[in-house]
This record gives sequence, C-alpha cells and structure tokens, in this order.
Amino acid sequence: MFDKIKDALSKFARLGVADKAAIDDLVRDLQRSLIQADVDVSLVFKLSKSIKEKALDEKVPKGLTRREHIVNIVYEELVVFLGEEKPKIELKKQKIMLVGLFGSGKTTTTSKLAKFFIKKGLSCGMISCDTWRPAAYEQLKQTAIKLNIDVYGDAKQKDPVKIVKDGLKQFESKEIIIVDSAGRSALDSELAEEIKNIDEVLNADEKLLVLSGDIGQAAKKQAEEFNNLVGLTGVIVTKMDSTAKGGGVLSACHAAGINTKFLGTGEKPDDFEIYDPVRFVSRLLGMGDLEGLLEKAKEAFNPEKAEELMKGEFNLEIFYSQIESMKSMGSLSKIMDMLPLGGAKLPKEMMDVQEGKMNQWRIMIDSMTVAERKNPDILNSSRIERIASGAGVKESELKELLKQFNMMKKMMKKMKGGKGLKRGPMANMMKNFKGLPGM
Ligand SMILES: Nc1nc2c(ncn2[C@@H]2O[C@H](COP(=O)(O)OP(=O)(O)OP(=O)(O)O)[C@@H](O)[C@H]2O)c(=O)[nH]1
Ligand SMILES: [Mg+2]
Repeated sequence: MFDKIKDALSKFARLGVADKAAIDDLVRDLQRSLIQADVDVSLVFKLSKSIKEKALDEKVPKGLTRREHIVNIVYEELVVFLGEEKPKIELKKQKIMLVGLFGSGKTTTTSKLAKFFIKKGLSCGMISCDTWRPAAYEQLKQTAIKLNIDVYGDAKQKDPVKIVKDGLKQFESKEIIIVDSAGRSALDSELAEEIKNIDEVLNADEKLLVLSGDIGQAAKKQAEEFNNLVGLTGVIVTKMDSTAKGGGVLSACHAAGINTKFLGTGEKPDDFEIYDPVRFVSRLLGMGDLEGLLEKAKEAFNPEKAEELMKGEFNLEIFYSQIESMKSMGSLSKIMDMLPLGGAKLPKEMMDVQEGKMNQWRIMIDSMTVAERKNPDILNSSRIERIASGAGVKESELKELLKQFNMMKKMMKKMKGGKGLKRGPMANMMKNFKGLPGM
C-alpha cells in the first residue's frame, strides 16, 4: 500500500535540487498515490496543500539539508493525516463488543484480540452471539480450541441476547470478555436493533467496528452510521496485508473522528497489531520499524533457552529451537520489512527460499537420533546417507545445514566471549534508526 509514496520520495531524494518544480512534482506524485489508495479527494488536497506550504515557507532547521527537511515534512504530515496518536489500549477488566458488516473480519478478529490480551497476562472469554450465520459459533470454536481460549456459544439458541446473558454468567470471573456479533450486507434496521439489544445487556466498555481495509473511503459512511447507532470507541481495520486501499480507510476514520485501534495484517492469529501512525508511516516510507521488531523478538524470546545457549554446548537441538523462535517472530519477509535497511531489501524470492529451507532443516533434524543432534560431529558419510534418505532430501542439502550450523556455532562462540548486544547488530540498527528524519 502507498508504495508509490516511497518511490516518489526516493525520486525526490535523488534530485540535485529541491526547488519549487521538484516540490510540485513530489506533491503531484503523492496525490496520485493517495488517490490510488482510495483516499477521499478533498482530504488529498488538504494534505498536499499543507505539505506544499510548509515545504516552501518553513525555514530549514540547522543541521538538515533542504531535501531532508522536506522529506521530514511529508513524514510528519502523513502521520497527522493517518491518525497522529497511538491509541491507548487499557489492560484492565473490560467487555468488548465487535460489530461490522458481513465478512469484515469480526470472527477472525475476536480470537486475534483475545490472544492479544492473553499474551499480556489477562484471562479471556469469547462469546459468539452470531445466530445469523449457521456455522458462526463453530468457526469461533475451532480457533478457540486451537489457541486454547475459552469460548461460549449455543448453536440451538436463536436469540443473541440470551446467548450474551448466559455467556456473561459463564465468564463472570474473566478479565476480558469479547463478543462476536452477526453481520449483514448493510446496517439495516434489523441489524441495528440486534446490536442495540445486545449492547443493552452487555453494556460494553469498548465498542469496536471491524472494517475491511479494502473498502477504502466507503469506511466514512459505515463508521458514521455505526457510531450514531452505538457510539463507537474505535475501529479495527483488517486485511491490511491484501489491499491497496487501507490508506483510504485509515484517513477516512481519522477524519470522522474515530480512532483506529488495531490492524489485521493476515489470516493467522498473530497477524495483528496495535495501530501506531508513527510506526505505520515509518514503515510505509521504508524507514523500518524497529519498535515492532523488538516487540516481536521479546515475545519470541525464551529466557531459559537463551541461558542454555550461553552456558552449554551449542548443538543442533538449540540451533533448531533458534529456528523455531525466528519462525514465531513471523515470516522472514515481514521481519525484513520492519528492519531499517534504508530501502535496501533482499529480493522476495530469496526470502521465500530461506523460509522453505528452514522447514527442510526441521525435517532433517527430526530424522536424526538424539546423539546426532547433540553432537553433529559424529555425522560420518553413512549417517549422512541414512538421514538424507529418511528426510527425503539430497545429501548436499544436509551438508548445507551442517555448514550453516557450524557458522552459527562459530558466531555463538564469539558472542559468548564478546560484548553481547550492546555492540552487536542491534545496536548498529538503533544508531541507524536514530539518524532517520523524524526520529
Ligand atoms: N488477509 C487477511 N484476511 C483476513 C484478515 N482478517 C480476516 N480475514 C479473512 O476474511 C474472511 C472473513 O473473516 P471473518 O472473520 O469470518 O469475517 P466476519 O466479519 O466474522 O464475517 P461474518 O460473520 O460473515 O459477518 C476470512 O476468510 C478471514 O480469514 C486479515 O487481516 N487479513
Ligand atoms: Mg463472523
């Protein structure tokens, strides 16, 4: 999404002069990109007018080139345009109701949200009161079982209000209760009445409208209608991974005075994040998202494993668990997107190969005996032959794994004797990040 903005800025950054013609050109490119993202035209004009005025009138602060100053203006104006402040998500006892039209992502988001709060240490119960779609409860139950989250529903009960009442009783002791409601193709009088009735018994602290990112500026009308009906406390925008129109939704909600609180970024339970406009725009402009990466790394980091790593012998099992924790940080390409590499990117094909290879490594390690995993030095040619054929790979592929393992082993040795993270690649990344405009 908004890919063209990044392109427009790099084109601008490559120019020798940052004169009026160059600024006009930049603003025109920005306008085109925003309109492609289905941002409302009047909002686009407001934004570009403000960027132009600032770029031409404001004095360039000391220490910045004129070009850097203008890039910074674009960055700051986009942040203001897309929501300004990171929403506060309170970690306290609360009831949350999700509302929205058909297929917007309510049911998927219900379990994503539950998982979010559980990871923060809060107890959670989900109530499915969608009596409209036959398999709605079953859909939520399936994910609930997979993720081990408590869920309440009643496939035979036709009255959503009764389900909510019973669910509330069942989950009295839970800190977080999330209610998944039914959708319709439009907010008609039937849906309006149903939502009002549910809210009367639920008395939700948070009333969140789930909007699919692909509806673009149509979000404005929906957000206003639902807001008039129940008084929304926020919006969750889903499918940000698969649409070019998310910018239209984000700007429309902000203009309507309704905060976007979370983004859905994929179909999996972990493809979910708090919406932070600063972070969002940094990522958009290719400035990386170190904070997001660190948060994910923290979640994936297992202190016991790390201690084991630093103390004991490095073996294939530890190597394997390293791979696993990298995988739980999300797909490699997503991680690469978050790194501040200043636009330098690994080609997508290469990252896909790497992920495929990781899966293969897992299968190979699973084909080894415990002794072999603990001490890969004992892998002679007959063992290599046996493992490769057991895992269904070529011997050269197994040797490649052993090579990577040995490289990592060397690196671990250095780290053990070395300076830790203070002078490692993370520290360098931090330095890079601070040097970026607007940081
Ligand atoms: N790519 C992507 N797909 C998503 C995301 N969120 C939801 N989906 C998909 O969107 C489809 C509809 O999601 P649901 O959660 O069933 O939507 P709903 O609002 O509950 O739909 P109804 O109950 O029919 O009103 C499913 O196929 C989801 O997997 C997201 O963030 N990214
Ligand atoms: Mg649903």
